[in-house]
Amino acid sequence: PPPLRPNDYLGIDALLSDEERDIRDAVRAFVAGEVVPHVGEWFEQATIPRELANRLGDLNVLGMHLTGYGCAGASATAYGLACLELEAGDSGVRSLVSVQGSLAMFAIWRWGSEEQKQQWLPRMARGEAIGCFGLTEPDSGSDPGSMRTRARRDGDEWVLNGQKMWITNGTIADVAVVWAQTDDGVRGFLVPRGTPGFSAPEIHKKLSLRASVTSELVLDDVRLPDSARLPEATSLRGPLSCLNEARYGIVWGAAGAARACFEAALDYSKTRIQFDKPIASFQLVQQRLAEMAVKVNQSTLLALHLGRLKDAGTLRPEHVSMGKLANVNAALDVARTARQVLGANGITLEYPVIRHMNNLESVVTYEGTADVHALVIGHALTGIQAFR
Ligand code: TGC
Ligand code: FAD
Repeated sequence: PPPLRPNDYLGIDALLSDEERDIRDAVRAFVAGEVVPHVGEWFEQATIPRELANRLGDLNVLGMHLTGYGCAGASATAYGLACLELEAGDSGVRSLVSVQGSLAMFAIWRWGSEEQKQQWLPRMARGEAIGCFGLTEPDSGSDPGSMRTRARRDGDEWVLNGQKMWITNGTIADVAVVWAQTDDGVRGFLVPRGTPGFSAPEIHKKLSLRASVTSELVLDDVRLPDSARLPEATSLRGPLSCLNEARYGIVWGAAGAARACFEAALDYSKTRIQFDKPIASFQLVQQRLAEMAVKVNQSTLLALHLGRLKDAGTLRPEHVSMGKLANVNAALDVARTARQVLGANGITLEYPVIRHMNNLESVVTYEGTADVHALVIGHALTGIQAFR
């Protein structure tokens, strides 16, 4: 058999096609060159450069699993591998890509008119226009059906009032996909930046996902033509279908964050000397390394399995819930374990570990909390819905 490599213990690389490996390697090189050297600073300054979106557009990862309209048309597995590498850099960078491609672009691609697709998708794929996705509200998180944002028909126009909260990319977005209640159920609207009555103030004081813009969306008598409505979306199924796409990316991304923490701990344990020996020579440290390696490999295999199901057209939302629940919890465990292996160095931004650990506290909450995904799985197992 080929030699065992600590960074690919189970030989998962061999399960990928040449094309998948090429895409993975290109994103990995991009992250090594353009994210890793700067992301500690971005995190500390609570910022992410706008130009990064253009660079990600050049890399062809924005909406890369969509077809037509300037999108790369890559496989779901290739898109997942890209998410893994991006999140090995930082969850904020993967968030930017998820929200752009899987939420905002997917909403337009799946539920939009031909005119809306032509207008927005090519520019979004290049990173020239940024999108955001407004579903969550101050009083409506896990239960999006309780949203209060309303769109009222007024002649040929719609009038939107309400507030969205915790919206990734909101302040920098050129177009916001806003979900609102109407007399006929939930509908989606494209709200361009600068529309009178619309603003997107940034949320500050976050201690997680700091290299990511998070915003409020305020809609105060925002008037839109009917052509701003996503014509094909007619219920909560519209936004929830987009969540399936983004959650799928997180299944992979979480495995990337875990891998980065594991690799940092493995390297550190071999060079840090205490009691005259590398700490890697102590049994308790080796146990931690072994547990982390198990979780990194299990999550990557689970992500790859879901990727193959998605490419075969047999992936169900319930599968994605299992992946998100398992892989984000595993990544949090790995990050917390790695942080201890690094001792005091584990608490600084000189190493990636505590940044990932703090980021993952957002990842376990957004896109459906761990509880929501446990209940989706419980529903699938028992046939009994336990949400309400
Ligand atoms: P329920 O009555 O079950 O369903 C309402 C309608 O939706 C359909 N549906 C789905 N369709 C597609 N995919 C899914 N996963 C679906 N789940 C349900 C369902 O068939 C029905 O369709 P129709 O046509 O009959 O109307 O809905 P419910 O109100 O009981 O809620 C179910 C629940 C709790 C699972 C759901 O609401 C939920 O997922 N809650 C969590 C909310 C959430 O995840 N929010 C995420 C906001 S976006 C975000 O966090 C971005 S962060 C990204 C980043 O920065 O990376
Ligand atoms: P709640 O729904 O109030 O939940 C609070 C607690 O109660 C959780 O532990 C939850 O699991 C538990 N709980 C709730 N209901 C049940 C139940 N039935 N059974 C058991 N336990 C339950 N949203 C967007 O729309 N777009 C975005 O771009 C976006 N980006 C985000 C970025 C960041 C950094 C963060 C932190 C959030 C983002 N969100 C976004 C919002 C995110 O989707 C919500 O935070 C998430 O859906 C949970 O909603 P909530 O925070 O209101 O928590």
